[in-house]
Amino acid sequence: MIRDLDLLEALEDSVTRFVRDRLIPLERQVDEADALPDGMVQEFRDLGLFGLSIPEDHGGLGLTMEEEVRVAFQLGRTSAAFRSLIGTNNGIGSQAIVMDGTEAQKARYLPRLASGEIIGSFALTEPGAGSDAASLTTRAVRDGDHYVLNGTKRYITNAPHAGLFTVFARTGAPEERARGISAFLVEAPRDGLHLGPPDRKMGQKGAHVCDVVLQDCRVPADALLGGVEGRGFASAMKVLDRGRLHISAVCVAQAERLIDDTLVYAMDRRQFGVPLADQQLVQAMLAESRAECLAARSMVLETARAKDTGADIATDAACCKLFASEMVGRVADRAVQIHGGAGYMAEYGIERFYRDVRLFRIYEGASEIQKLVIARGMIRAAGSG
Ligand code: COS
Repeated sequence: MIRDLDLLEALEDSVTRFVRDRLIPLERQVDEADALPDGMVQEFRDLGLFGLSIPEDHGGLGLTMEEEVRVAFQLGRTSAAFRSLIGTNNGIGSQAIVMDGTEAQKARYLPRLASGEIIGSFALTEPGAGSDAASLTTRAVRDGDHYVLNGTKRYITNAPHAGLFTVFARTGAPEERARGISAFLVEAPRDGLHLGPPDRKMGQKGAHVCDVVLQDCRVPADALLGGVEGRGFASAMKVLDRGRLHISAVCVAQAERLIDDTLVYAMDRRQFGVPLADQQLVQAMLAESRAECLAARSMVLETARAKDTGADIATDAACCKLFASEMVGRVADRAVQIHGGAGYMAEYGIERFYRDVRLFRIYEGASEIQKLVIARGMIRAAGSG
């Protein structure tokens, strides 16, 4: 649903110009330094980009899902590390509060997340609990007016910069699996919350990830999300349903950028006396990339529109994440192939995208988990029909 097309187009236009004029020229520097330039946070703040998905009455832009994916189609046309800076505040770092927080929790945190005053982070994964998120072992034990948290969270995006973690911890018995998990809003820095060193990664350099270790970390009882124990896992799943759609839009944008850059190269580079783009085996690769990318874009837009009507999009969001993340992997692979030796060299930037897009098939639910979610959704729908 688009509420005001003129306003949306103005936002898309400013993001497009920011990406083209400011961010794309910085891509190589960010990759090599594994850091965004000083002052980048403020530039994103000035554009209002931290609060895209946060409701207007809490200081955000309150974009609908269709509006948000259209903005992601623009923002995702550059290195994924830039989007990652605002990714958690708009997605997994804020949406549990938007969906399931108490009014006091919303009032306390959402305006600061929307403005970018604090960075939000989502602490679900653990050393022993990745795809099987319901097996997590971090514990939260009630002690008077507090809970005491103990456990280790792994690969936590934006943790080195975060001022607020949504931490998923077990308040019930292990046998209760998902029903024994609660979510806590943990402000940082605080006693008992320790950060590991930043992880060294294959790609998405400039986006930072580390362990979060909780050692007798005391939080006030009102840090329990929604004020109710045992609802944390369902909150995490709802947040991921939505996040998967946003990530799918970023995959489309990355693929469109790769296709554009590759087409320019293929029309310029000559072999056998003609441009690569005139050679049928190269044309086949270009055409496959274009067709698959259009399919992913269409899926994302249709599912975003369905979400805006209030429909349950868990199954279709998983379809989008599965298809779009696998699609951008194939598109990046063809881009390297068409560039030949140049595709393997850092100078052309194609190998950087190739490394960056590999993560999309893994985080916010690996492709195998998307297949599981899709099949379960199909079986459930058939059973209830
Ligand atoms: N929305 C709301 N509730 C949901 C839900 C959704 N999309 N999906 C599951 N739930 C609820 C279920 O209804 C169930 O509740 P009840 O016990 O009250 O019936 C509970 O959550 C457990 O669901 P389920 O039995 O399906 O859990 P499983 O452990 O079998 O599997 C998967 C869940 C595998 C889908 C989940 O662990 C998952 O998504 N794993 C990947 C995690 C991930 O994406 N990690 C990325 C890290 S964050 S960047």
